[in-house]
Amino acid sequence: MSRAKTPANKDLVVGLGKTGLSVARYLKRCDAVATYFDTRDEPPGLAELKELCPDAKILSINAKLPKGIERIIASPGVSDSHPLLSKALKKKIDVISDIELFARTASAPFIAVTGSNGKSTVTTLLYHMCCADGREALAGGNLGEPALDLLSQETPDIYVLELSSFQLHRTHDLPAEVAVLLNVSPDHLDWHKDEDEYRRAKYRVYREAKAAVVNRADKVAAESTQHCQRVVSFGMDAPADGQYGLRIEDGETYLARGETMLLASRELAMYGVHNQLNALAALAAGDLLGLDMAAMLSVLVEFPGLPHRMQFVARIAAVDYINDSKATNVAAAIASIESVDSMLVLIAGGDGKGGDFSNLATAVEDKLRAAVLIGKDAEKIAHALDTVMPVHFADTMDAAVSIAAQCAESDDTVLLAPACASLDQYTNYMERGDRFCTAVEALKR
Ligand code: UMA
Ligand code: ADP
Repeated sequence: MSRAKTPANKDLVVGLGKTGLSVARYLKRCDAVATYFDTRDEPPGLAELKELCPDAKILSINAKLPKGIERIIASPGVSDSHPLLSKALKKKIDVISDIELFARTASAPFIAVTGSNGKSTVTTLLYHMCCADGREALAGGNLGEPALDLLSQETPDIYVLELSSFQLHRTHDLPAEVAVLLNVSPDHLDWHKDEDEYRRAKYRVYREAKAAVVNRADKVAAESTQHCQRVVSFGMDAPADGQYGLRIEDGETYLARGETMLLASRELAMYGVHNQLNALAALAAGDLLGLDMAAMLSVLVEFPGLPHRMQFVARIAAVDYINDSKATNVAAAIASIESVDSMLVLIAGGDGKGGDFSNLATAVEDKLRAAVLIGKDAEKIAHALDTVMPVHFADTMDAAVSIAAQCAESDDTVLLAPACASLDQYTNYMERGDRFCTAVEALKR
């Protein structure tokens, strides 16, 4: 009598959130079994995992690295400093991301979009541009739907992936059709060993890319893309032939390709100078894919931006209220501050992720009516701003909005641009933004 062969259990999946579950579904589709681990007492995906793989081995939270593990597929939220991962790395066990598995398996080309800020906006723009051109597209990755789950759907013409530094750090091979790196500024210094490791993770996006979109202000990007068959650049300056940038004619600013004016900036549905850059990067990537220019421009005229990014909430008593809750690092907050022309009351704070707030003071100089600070790192921001303007503290978003409304004068803007992650007070940046919107609506009563 022959016995059924037990599949080898050589994979360890770390993290039982969205990514961990998508890996479990992927491995199940491949008829592979794995061991699972999460650092939390009650991981969010535990019940679903037990339903999906009733026989899966699940380690306890203080378990040691089991013998026989040859590969670890780690969720982005768990850093290499976790004892189990650091032990595995010391033993030269391969630690990979879900994106590594995606890239090995995908049978359609993919665009990879990364950057410290603007990733979700550009990924979404490119998804809409591909659709407007008549291509079947699927978008996901850090944007929300895990990349491996995209593979269980009908194969599209193209995938559009948003990639975080956490994912790129653990991805060895990434043969993107087009790789886009929007910008690099310090972030996630509570996860990465140091800023250098964070930066290196970002430039990995170009490694095996066939074509690349580079920011002209970034010299390292140009050096990192020498192997690419085609490279197109974008930037704020006037573009050379075949490149993307801004041109001014008769006082009007245009998005331009070389000397050709494509679209007046004011026709963009999205708000802010940083979104002009995002639009140029998306056009450059679409150009490399051969998308129809008119189709791409129609997306730029219609797409109003994602919620919680420079989202206009209301005008109350001659004061504008803008929700930029997704400004989760200093550079993002500076971009939104610079996009506001009026005097502003800034609501900022949360978990600063080890970031340095000193540049915020320069950005708000001469335009800050007041700052209302919230969350774990409120004191740190107050310290960075103390020479610039009056600072108030608030325990809740309701209180912050109420103080901001009292400080604001006619034609000012109240801007939620926290420069911090939300996780010290909220489930995520969306809940923080929603609380802001609700508090603003309450001012009308
Ligand atoms: N966690 C633990 N122990 C574990 C596993 C996770 O404490 O064993 C914690 C993490 O520290 C984190 C949270 O649980 O606070 C979620 O971590 P996760 O790795 O389980 O995350 P997923 O649910 O798999 O979601 C991840 C991305 N999250 C992170 O990178 C933190 C999502 O991006 C992404 O949409 C999803 O995969 C699908 O690809 C979110 C994000 O915040 C939007 N990304 C960061 C950002 O954009 O700044 C990088
Ligand atoms: P990400 O996915 O990288 O977090 P988003 O598109 O969600 O980027 O935008 C998040 C925030 O980053 C925005 O609300 C805005 O404050 C800022 N931002 C967006 N694009 C840029 C850019 N090109 N340069 C600087 N800051 C930006």
